[in-house]
Amino acid sequence: MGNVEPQVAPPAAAPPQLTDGFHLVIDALKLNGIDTIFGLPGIPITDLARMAQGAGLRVISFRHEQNAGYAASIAGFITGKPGICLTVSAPGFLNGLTALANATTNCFPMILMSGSSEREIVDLQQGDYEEMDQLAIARPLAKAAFRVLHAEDIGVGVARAIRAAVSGRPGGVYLDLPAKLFAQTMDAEAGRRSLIAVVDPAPRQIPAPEAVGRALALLRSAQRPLIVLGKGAAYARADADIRALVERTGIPYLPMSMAKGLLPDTHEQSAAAARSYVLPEADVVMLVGARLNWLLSHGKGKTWGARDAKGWGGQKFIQIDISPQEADSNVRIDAPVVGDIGSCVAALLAGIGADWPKPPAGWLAAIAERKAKNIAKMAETLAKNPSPMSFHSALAVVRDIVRENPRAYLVNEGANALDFTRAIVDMYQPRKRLDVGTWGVMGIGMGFSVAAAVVSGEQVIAVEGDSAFGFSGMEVETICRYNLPVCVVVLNNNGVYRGTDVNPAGGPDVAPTVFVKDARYEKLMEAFGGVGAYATTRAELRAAMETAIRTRRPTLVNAIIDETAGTESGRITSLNPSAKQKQA
Ligand code: ADP
Ligand code: TPW
Repeated sequence: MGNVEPQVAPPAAAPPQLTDGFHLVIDALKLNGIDTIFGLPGIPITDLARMAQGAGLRVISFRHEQNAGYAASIAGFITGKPGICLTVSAPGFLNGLTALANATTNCFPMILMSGSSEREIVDLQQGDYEEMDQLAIARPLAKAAFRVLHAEDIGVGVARAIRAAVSGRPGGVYLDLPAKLFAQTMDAEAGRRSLIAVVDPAPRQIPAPEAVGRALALLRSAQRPLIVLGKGAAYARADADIRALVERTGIPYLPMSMAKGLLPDTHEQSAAAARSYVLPEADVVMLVGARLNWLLSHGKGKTWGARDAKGWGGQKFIQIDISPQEADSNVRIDAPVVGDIGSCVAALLAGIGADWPKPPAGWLAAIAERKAKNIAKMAETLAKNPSPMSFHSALAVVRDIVRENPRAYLVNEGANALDFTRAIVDMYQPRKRLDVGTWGVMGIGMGFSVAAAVVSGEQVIAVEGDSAFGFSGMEVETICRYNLPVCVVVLNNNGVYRGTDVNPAGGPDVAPTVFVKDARYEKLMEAFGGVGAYATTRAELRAAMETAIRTRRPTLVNAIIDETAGTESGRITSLNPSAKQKQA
């Protein structure tokens, strides 16, 4: 017998701890404080959605990706963190893309994360399942677009997407996640180290002192100054300083649609009820987070009291904006102040002491007079109680309900349903009014409502034209499924704009703007266990809304409006080509 060494097995090395693409995406989002995903499952992201839910993220599943995308974008606006939308490849991606483009246009921070098919097959166009070059298609519609091919790059991909979405002018970001990425494995510890907790994702941008000085000098010289607050001002969350700027200077202000409530609409310095007087008459206009786009008639023309051949009204403009390229986009900006609104307004306030001259009394008195006249006229209209209801009589109820519930979110879309609601329903708190924004896009209604309820827990009231509602109506199931406190009010006038158009050729088809008469939209909500109400009077509308808010149950009130009520395209009839033809 030889000297045989005892055969002792070496201690088994612990099996390497592995992670994979699924977990790295989820961990990267969690590491950056993202707690909610809006989306719609399917190959290749079903397991990602399941695992995200398993890991404690809130995963809100929709019936159509466009609505999930709108939800993500408005969650971004409400929270200041990028809203995440998760979709499948090609068709699901395209369904989400409208919302991504809308987010970019509106400066809402959002990340569209879509699964995609195999690069090798896509690039050779060999016909993969849901084959599409998604990155190329998303790029022109997004603020930034990235693709991650390797699990070890997920941390960088997510970090870049977050930074791009929320820094500078916020916008929509596309993040392409090929199917193969999710199953890739790597050492768990190396994976953990590859993730990035983004430091200071939306850094302050301090305005140059000389830009602030120039703006203050111009503002001080004004005889008829005006401040215009846009949704950028609402997004900036500089509520107290913006209020101080308005109140210390005593300058009248106009809120753009989604800036309503930044100061309560009942504030005595609000010039909203004298809009058509102040725009042409003002001599110095300070834009705070508002672009001189079509919504402000590009800063020229009749709205601005056109005085020269180019249609400029002679106003001087101060523009506070984070985008250095925004100034001069439509008319000359005399004093651009580039920086984040919080920093810009704080810098302006530092130069506005107790000795700041109040605007001339004549200017304030002229505005007050117009305001009083218009408010009295509106009060008279709102007091009427016609049968069937008019937009005004129905919205008088909504106005009272919102006044009694100032914390509620108000989602709003349609044409007349939009314009009248904006004019009639006062808002009392910042970032509570969510609407069709820069594009006037129909279809945001239920996506915005779901997101507002999910991220805030507050009551949501959605005032919808009957056409507008149809774009996202199936999401009432989503509202019921998550049992959200959403009260949808469909202002039902039997069609797009109104319900009385006739087929000019006299054929069997109804006119293109007309819907089924007396459609029972409330039954859609009942179909999924929510509450439906049919309201032909103000009392019925009020009772249904009060019950909805008291019980916090998903509710749809079908509010029957005179089908002859409503003008073509609401307040923007003049943008229709035939109207332009007539003007020419
Ligand atoms: P509205 O439609 O209400 O007039 P816009 O969407 O046209 O508003 O304009 C919003 C503007 O606000 C954009 O030009 C955007 O660059 C700017 N903006 C957004 N967030 C900030 C911020 N935090 N600081 C400064 N400007 C901002
Ligand atoms: C994505 C065009 C603007 S407003 C509107 C449409 C179809 C609906 C108006 O009817 P509604 O409201 O909602 O019944 P009301 O109160 O006037 O009766 N597709 C998209 N976006 C837009 N803006 C349109 C079409 C449009």
